[in-house]
Amino acid sequence: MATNLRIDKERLWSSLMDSAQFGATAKGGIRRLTLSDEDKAVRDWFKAACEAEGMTVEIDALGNMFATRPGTDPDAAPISFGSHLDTQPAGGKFDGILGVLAGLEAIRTLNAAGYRTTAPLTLINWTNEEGARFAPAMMCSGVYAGEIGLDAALATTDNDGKTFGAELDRIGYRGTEPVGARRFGAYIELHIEQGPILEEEAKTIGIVTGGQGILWFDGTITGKDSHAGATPMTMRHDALAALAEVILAIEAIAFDHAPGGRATVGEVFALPGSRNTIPGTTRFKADFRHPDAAGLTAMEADLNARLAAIATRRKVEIDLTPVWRKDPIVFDPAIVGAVAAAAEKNGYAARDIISGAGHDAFYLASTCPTGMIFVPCAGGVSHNEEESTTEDECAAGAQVLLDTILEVDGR
Ligand code: HGY
Ligand code: MN
Ligand code: MN
Repeated sequence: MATNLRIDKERLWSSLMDSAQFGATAKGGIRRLTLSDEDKAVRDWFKAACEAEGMTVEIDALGNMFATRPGTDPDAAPISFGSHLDTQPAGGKFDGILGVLAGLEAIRTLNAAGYRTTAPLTLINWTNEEGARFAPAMMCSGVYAGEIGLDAALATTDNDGKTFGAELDRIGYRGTEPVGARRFGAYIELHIEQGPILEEEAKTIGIVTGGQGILWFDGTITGKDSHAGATPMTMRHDALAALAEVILAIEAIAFDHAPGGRATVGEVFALPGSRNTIPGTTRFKADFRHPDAAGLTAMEADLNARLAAIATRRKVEIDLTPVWRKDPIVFDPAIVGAVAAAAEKNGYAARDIISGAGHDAFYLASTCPTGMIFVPCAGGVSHNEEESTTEDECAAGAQVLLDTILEVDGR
């Protein structure tokens, strides 16, 4: 097994900065919504870069991209790694793409050294990890793992009524490979932590042992459009005032389930949308998180109870639609151990950590031995145009990714 292959820090950083052209925003962030023109552009760029490294790029029926580098043993189960190229509406330069480009940097390092692994290596871009435009998040790794239906995914619509399938066709990334047809010997994902722990504790590497659970709901509140001036306060069915109470109730549920509970309402709509018409219809999208499955279930029960009370008191109807539930996961001890060994070998300060954010690795964990590597991000801030990390931290993550791949290959 190779013992001292070193990734090229400048080459990795240059790729990351180069990729920021796709969906660059005026405030220095990235808007690269899944299946948008910006997503197509970065996919085309990524595909060309993989092919320039001698990899073959195959695409499945949901646009998941698989770039493969042959090993000496074509029958060995491929070792896979990667992440996602899509971003939040006002996202940053590192969420997702760091894991993809660090994987490409590992391939470039192996090519430059003329080193051939035993197992084939497959670098992956998972479609629609963010779930910002088409719910849920991690949608296409979820279909790959058999936990989300293919037809349901393709029929999902965005806020403009466009379907996932139509947008996939529009950007030319609906491949022919059945989703889930290929299986791997291992999957390793590098990602920024997106929280404050590593930076607060001056740790360079997060050895990710598992991830917390996620629960999403869509809600509709139906009151009655009426005149903002002529309608007495006691006669109103104000769907937006009711929504204001719902949002604070959702926040209160998270505090009631401290320290693990987390919740927010990230998107709202109010109709008909006129200052002097009392809103008769509002819609909202809610996100709950908890480290254990029972906590998610308890939060859902509290939500139903609180919404019923608000609906009665405010004389409105509140309809809640469960959109998605992903229970907490635990990563494979052998992969977690390989990440820890790689961090130790490079002398990086490291600690075990549970992922607060969701990742495609959460679904891969049920299909093959899976693990993750975290690096810090400034102030623990992510899903924000100011998201940042350093060249050294990206390089450390990429080095640990390469060494973990080699460690797994050497077993
Ligand atoms: O929602 C998540 O945790 C991920 O960032 N998509
Ligand atoms: Mn991500
Ligand atoms: Mn994200």
